[in-house]
Amino acid sequence: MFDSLRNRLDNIFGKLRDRGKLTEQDLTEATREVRRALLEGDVNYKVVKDLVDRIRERALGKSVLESITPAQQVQAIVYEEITALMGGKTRGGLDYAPMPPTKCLLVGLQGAGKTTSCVKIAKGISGRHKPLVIACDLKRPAAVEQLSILASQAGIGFFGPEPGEKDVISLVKKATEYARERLYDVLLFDTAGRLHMDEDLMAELEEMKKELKPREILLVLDAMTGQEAVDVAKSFHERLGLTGLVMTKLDGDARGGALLSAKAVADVPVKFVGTGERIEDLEAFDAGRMAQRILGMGDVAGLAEKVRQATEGADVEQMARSLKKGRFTLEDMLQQIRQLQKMGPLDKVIDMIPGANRLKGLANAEVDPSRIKRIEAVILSMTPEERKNPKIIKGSRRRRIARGSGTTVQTVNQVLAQHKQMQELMKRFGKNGKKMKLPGGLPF
Ligand SMILES: Nc1nc2c(ncn2[C@@H]2O[C@H](COP(=O)(O)OP(=O)(O)OP(=O)(O)O)[C@@H](O)[C@H]2O)c(=O)[nH]1
Ligand SMILES: [Mg+2]
Repeated sequence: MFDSLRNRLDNIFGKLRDRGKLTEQDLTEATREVRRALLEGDVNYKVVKDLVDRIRERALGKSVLESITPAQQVQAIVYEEITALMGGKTRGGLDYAPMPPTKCLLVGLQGAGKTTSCVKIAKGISGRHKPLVIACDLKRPAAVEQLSILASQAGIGFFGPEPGEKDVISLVKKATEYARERLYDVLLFDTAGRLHMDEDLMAELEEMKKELKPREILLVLDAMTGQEAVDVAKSFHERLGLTGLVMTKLDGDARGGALLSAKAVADVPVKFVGTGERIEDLEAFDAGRMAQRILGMGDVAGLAEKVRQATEGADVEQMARSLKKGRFTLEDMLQQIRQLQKMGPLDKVIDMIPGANRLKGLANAEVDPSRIKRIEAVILSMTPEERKNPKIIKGSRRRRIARGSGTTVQTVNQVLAQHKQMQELMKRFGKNGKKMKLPGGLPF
C-alpha cells in the first residue's frame, strides 16, 4: 500500500537520522523533499503546500527534547500533520441512527466498489447488528444477482427487485417494510453506478435520499483514480450532502493522493478503506494508523487488531506477552507461524509491523504450506530445552533433529536462521511498543 510514497519518505527520514543535529538548511532540504514526494504521490498541490508550510513552521520552532532525536521530532510532526490532514482523531466506521434502523446509501461511479463494499460493511458489523443489503440497481439484472450472490456467500440478508421491476422508490419502500418485519437494524442500499456523473443518476439518488432520509450517504471511490476521485467527491457532496467516503483498492498501486487529499479538498471524512477483493478486506478508517503506515512506521495497533481477530482468546495474550518482552522461543515461532496462517495473506500483516518493509521476502517464504510443515517437523523434533534455548543446538544435535524430522541439516539450519530473524523482528516490535509511551504520546 502506497509503497513508493512510503519509500520516498523513509529515505528522507533516513538521511535526517544520519545527520544527528539538524540545521535550518537540513530542514529546508527535508521539507522540500517531503513536498516533492507528496506531489509525486498525486496529493493535491494546494494541500501539499499548506501541509509543508505547517510542517516547516513547527519543525523550526521546536525546542530540542532530550529523549528523542531531531530527526524523530521532524518525523513526529510530519506524522501528526498527515494524521490531521486525513481527519485526525475522528474515527471511521458507521454512524448509527439513535433509533434503528440505520439506513445507509452507497453511491458512486461504475466499478468503484459499491456492491463489494456494501457486503463488506454488512459482514463487518454482522456480529453486533443484523444488516440487510438491498439491490437498487434496476437497470442491470446482473448487478442484482452480483449482490445477491455476495450476500449469500457472506451469510447476509438480501432484498432485491422482482424481475422487471422499474420503480426504485417503491422498491426501497418495500425493502424498508421487509426489514421492519424481520428486525433488520442496518439497511445498506447498493445503488447503480454510471460511467460519468450524470443528471439521471443524481436525480435518482436525490429522490432516494428524500424518501429514505438515510443516516449515512457514503460515496465509494476507487483510490487508483487519484485526484479525479477527489473531484468526484466534491461534485457528489455538493449535490447530495455526503456523510463519508469509502476508499477502495488501496491494495493496488494507488499512490496515496486521493486518500490524503479527500478530506482537505472535499471536506468529507473517509469512513472505510478497502484493501483487497475478499469480503474481510475492509477496515474502519483510522487516520493515525494510516499515517503510520504511509510513513513506514508500521501499524502496531492494526497488527494487534488483526492478531486478535485471527486468534481470539488466550493465544493472543501469550503472543502479546512474548512480543512485549522481545523474547521469542522456537515454540513461539511455531505457534505464530500457525497463527499467521489464519490471518490471510502475510504481506498485509507484515505491512503493519514496524520496520518490517524489508522483511517481505521472509514472509513470502513462510506462506508455502509444505514449508510450514517442514518447519513444524523440525521444531517438534527438538527437546523442550532446545526449543527454549536454541543456542545449545550444535552439530550433533542438528544431525539428530534432521533425522528425527525427516529433513536435512540444511533445513534445520534454515529454521534456526529464520527463527533468529524473526526474533530480531520481535525485538524491534517490542522496542517500538515501548517507544510509543514517550511523553507527548508520539508514536516513537
Ligand atoms: N483489489 C481490490 N478490488 C476491489 C476492492 N473493492 C472492490 N474491488 C473490485 O472492484 C471491482 C468492482 O467492484 P464492484 O463492487 O462490483 O463495483 P461497483 O461500484 O458496484 O460497480 P457497478 O455496480 O458496476 O457500478 C470488483 O472486481 C471488485 O472485486 C478493493 O478494495 N481492492
Ligand atoms: Mg455494483
